Amino acid sequence: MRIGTTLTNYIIQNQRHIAGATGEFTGLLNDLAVACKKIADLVNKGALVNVLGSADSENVQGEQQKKLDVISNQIMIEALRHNGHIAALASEEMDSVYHLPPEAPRGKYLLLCDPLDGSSNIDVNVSVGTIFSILKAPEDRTDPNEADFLLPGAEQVAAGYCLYGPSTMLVMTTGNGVCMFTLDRDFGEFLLTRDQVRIPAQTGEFAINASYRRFWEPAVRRYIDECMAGADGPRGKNFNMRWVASMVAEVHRILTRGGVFLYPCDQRLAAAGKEGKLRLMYEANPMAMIVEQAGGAASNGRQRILDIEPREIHQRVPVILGSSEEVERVVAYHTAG
Ligand code: AHM
Ligand code: MG
Repeated sequence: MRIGTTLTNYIIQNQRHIAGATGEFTGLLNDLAVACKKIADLVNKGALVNVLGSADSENVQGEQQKKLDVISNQIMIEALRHNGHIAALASEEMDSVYHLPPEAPRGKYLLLCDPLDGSSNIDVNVSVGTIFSILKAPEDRTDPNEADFLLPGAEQVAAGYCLYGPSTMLVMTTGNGVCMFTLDRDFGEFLLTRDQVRIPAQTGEFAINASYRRFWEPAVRRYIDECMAGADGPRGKNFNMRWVASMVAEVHRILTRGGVFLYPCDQRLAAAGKEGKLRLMYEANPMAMIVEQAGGAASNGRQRILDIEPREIHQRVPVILGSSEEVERVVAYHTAG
């Protein structure tokens, strides 16, 4: 589609090719775009509007919430609950599924989101983002429950993120490639700036929090040690390393110039009874769909992320995603031993 097309026009024009489309999906994406613009505005104003710092509360996962975590979650709810485009919403920041008010019309989609991912970066003015995943709601229930959300990522209708960086960018897929929109603040619209994004199969760049090296499993240690050995090691080439600690920024870099991202399980997490740090439903699944749609791969080391059958809504998983040849190599190291 033509570069410069507005997000709304892009969605409407794509919707024409979907049999039975009623405009509800277009409405839902518009709701999400509005929420992202509001969050972008607050992230941008920061200390000027007193939104930095801690909220003095914890989420269900025992993590300290930032003020902007709480506010962003509220913005998502407000943008969606009365418009009739969703049947229920689940968020990383809420203990259980959010049910719509009784008087609100019900839509045919379920929304999952991480309202502000990478929020440890807010106070230091580094990129953060909103991640979303859209599933079909069951048709026979007014108020879907948690079990209705527990679908494998392969069932996602759409997935996307909004990156609050030097530019605000909305990146999404509806299962037909990945497109990128940039927010033009002068007239408040997301405009198409890249269509059919492709991740190169090969890369010389990896992203991992290397401070946890002593806790890694042998497969991860082997892979990273080989990258670190550079041209003198078994890979015979030098690698570059990045770690923003904002998954949205990390995935965006990989979509832009390739790379591999790893947040594996490790002894530290396992000792705390966790299978990983990142959440399957709010982070791993939507990012895996985007990465696969751009020609990359996403695995937990042993299984394709999108094939995982979720057991619970806040489930955590190891995540390895990005350039397909590197992800395949990491998976091979896991299955070899
Ligand atoms: P959050 O949802 O609480 O912000 O946590 C997710 C973030 C990811 O964006 C990032 O990849 C990771 O946590 C960084 O973790 P660490 O601080 O362990 O490096
Ligand atoms: Mg997160």
